[in-house]
Amino acid sequence: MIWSKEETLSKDELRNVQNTRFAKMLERIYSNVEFYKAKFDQLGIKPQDIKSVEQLCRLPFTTKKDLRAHYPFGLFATPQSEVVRIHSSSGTSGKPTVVGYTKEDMRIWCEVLARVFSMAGVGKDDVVHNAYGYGLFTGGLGVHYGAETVGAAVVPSSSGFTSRQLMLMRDFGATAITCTPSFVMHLADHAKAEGYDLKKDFKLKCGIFGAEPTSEALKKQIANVWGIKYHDIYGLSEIIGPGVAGGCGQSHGLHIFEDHFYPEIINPKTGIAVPDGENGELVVTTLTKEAIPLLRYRTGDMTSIKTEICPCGRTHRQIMPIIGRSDDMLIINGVNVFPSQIEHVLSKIEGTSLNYQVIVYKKGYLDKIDILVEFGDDFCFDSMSAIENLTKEISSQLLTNLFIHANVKLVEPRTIEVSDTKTKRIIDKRS
Ligand code: DLL
Repeated sequence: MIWSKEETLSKDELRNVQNTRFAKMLERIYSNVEFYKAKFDQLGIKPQDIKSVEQLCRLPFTTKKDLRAHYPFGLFATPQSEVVRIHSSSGTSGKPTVVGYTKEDMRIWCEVLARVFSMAGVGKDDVVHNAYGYGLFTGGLGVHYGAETVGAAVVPSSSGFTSRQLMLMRDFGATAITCTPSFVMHLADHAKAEGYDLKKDFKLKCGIFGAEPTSEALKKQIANVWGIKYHDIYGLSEIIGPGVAGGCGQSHGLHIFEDHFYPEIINPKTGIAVPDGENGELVVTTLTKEAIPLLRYRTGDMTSIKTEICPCGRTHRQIMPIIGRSDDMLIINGVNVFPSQIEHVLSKIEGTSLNYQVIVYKKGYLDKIDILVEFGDDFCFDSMSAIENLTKEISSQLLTNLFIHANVKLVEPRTIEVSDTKTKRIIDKRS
């Protein structure tokens, strides 16, 4: 089912909607966000000089760094009294990136998520088992309200507690599951070990999976092992959270909701747009966001825009599934981490050196992370407990600041090989 008529607008109708919303958005950021006003003034551009989304290339990009530099609310375009929700993700220098939502933003978030649920055929007769993490991460609460919008009964189970999740899925008759692709495979492994028959004991018909890159092979495996239809959902907290784009299941791509999010694909090195069909970095301009509208936000996600018309009847263009990142961001079980953040955490802990190595690998279907850290020359370890305490301290700081469960191993100074060119700090064995 197609949730809203905006998803089937003709090319001209859609362009009109985009241009009207874009003009308002430019006015909003110029009048309310000092950061954008200064950028426009520097370029000698006034909002009314830009007549259409086609002229976006004249305008500057926004990056994660900009969000962090204006922590917490410096890029907000509305007074705090109009903000009804705040989410954030972990950030460098201990500062997270912060995003806010007005009531209207929340309405739009529910609307785009309802579109994704409708693509998967989820409606009021369904029970949605939502195992995305609840909290500051946009996955849990975002997907929750989207599922309620289509009238489904949501089970807010959040992440963890595998055995209990399986019991609830079976006993409550979940027909749809929402979580990361790695978590649903982890559930499958546990279910088999606990003697469940995946196809007979559960009523699942589909799953809506995202928040981390996933190979086509794994997507097929998930569909086969559970006997369900796999739907991809894409999003990022800076733009709105989950629901920027969703897979309708009728073609190999995700419709990006172009009446709210205007996509461009650029060469990440030159910043110049590449033609449809070519791979590059996805850049998104929010057309309707009120609390924190973003102009040409560099997502860091590598994809391409499909040119073919989709048989499902939706006219919004499709992005291909994300193939990687243009930067060094790691995604560990759905949690985003930059190597520089790990380094920052280590730099604050007395007794460690900054010579470290991060090894990311798969254990079963979940991501695991080992961190080898050299203790500093000045570290005084007169007992085993000193080493144990330092190891615990590092693990606990990584968990508190970056939300990652790392297996930390302290090693002697000058054990980790340092190259005279570029020391390999990250070894990602997952791909
Ligand atoms: O991961 C929002 C989300 C929640 C999306 C639940 C889908 C489902 P962030 O924590 O800000 O937000 O991380 C955003 O995750 O830039 C991508 O690199 C990656 N990502 C998100 N969805 C997909 C996907 C949420 N379907 C970052 N495929 C993005 C591949 C994805 N990568």
